[in-house]
Amino acid sequence: MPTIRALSALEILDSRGRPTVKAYCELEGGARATASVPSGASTGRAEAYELRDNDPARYGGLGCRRAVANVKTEIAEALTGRTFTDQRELDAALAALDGTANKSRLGANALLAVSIAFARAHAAELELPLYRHFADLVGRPLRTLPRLTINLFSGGKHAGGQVAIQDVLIVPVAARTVDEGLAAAYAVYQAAVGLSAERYHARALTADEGGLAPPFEGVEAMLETAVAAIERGGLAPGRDIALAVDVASSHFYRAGRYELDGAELSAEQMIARIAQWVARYPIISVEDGLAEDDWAHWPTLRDALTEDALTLGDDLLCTNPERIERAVAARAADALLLKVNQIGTLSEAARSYALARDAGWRVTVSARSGETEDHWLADLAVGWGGDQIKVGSITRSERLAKYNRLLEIEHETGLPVTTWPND
Ligand code: 2PG
Ligand code: MG
Repeated sequence: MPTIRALSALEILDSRGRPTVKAYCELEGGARATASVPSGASTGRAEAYELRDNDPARYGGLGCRRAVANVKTEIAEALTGRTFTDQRELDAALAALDGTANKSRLGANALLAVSIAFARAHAAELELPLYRHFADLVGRPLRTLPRLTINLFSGGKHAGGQVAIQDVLIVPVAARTVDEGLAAAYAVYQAAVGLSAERYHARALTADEGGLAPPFEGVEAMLETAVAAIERGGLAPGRDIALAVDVASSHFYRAGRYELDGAELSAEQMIARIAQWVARYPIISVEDGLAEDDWAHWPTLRDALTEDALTLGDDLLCTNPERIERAVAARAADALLLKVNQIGTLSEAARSYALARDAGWRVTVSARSGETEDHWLADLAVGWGGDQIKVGSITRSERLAKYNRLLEIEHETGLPVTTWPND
């Protein structure tokens, strides 16, 4: 059983140059590990609290020195020398020490960094690869690798709002390996670079998650260009490569209306618009089609999509067990976007995962727009058996760290990518 010998932390920078937290954990047996946590831009209001310094003179208030200090003092003092039978006990101790519902006292960034660094150190002590340790934590055999969902075009908060919706992703549905999926994505990405130049005179400059961001006239142009890129890449839309969208609609929802492509849509009109996209384009997953507070209309959205595409909740659910329970009861969604830092510890995220699975939902394990070179997310997606993984584009090293880790895991395990929808 792991006993903590030392805990520490350091303020490092994420992929947008903003501070975040890296934790260090050492166990009595000598195993050591680190973990760095990501941070979102299009955040849900129910997310766990990221503790920032709020000192405008330093990083515009975004510094993480207080969160780092909390790890080095209060958390280290409380946990050093203690033995934990498992991850759940450690995470319960972290949550109890914080004492707030949203982890606002010590900071979810401080707690999650410790939670994952401990998991990694424990895996090292057991001499297990991290993905296997994660699988053991949830009592699940390793069977498949997640299907890739790769950011092609960005908009919304990740690209200066040139178009309202946040991501158009490509999904290599025919690929049986991560390797094949990435090669197919490369062909489509290169074609998209060419189309962006020809149609929009846009250079291949990339948004927060590495997606291209030409000045599309609207969402239809974004989707149509994605389909054209698939074809130009020599692949069949729908059969080889499908599309997924993150509408991220909380961010253009004002006073009960969706401000999209120059119009103000009611929830019913917004649902009809999304259904039209799904009918016209090979879209198999719709994330945050409605706003996080628009609970009343989510069941109608799910009914409208159910035959063709997943109704995936991100801001709606915030990986929060209470919100997932509510959504299951209301039939508001049928898939969870799982982001561990939205809830703040591994064990609580595992509970969210289990709730979604018990309801028969699909799960997409997701990175954040502000990422680091750490790649624990790839191990988590494999270990927990995520149906899909969302880590951004195939450019930018903080994204590639995860894809390259998936390639390593594939090489090591020989596991197949999950087939869809009949796995
Ligand atoms: C999302 C994520 C990742 P952010 O909305 O799904 O794309 O963005 O990390 O900014 O919340
Ligand atoms: Mg989202």
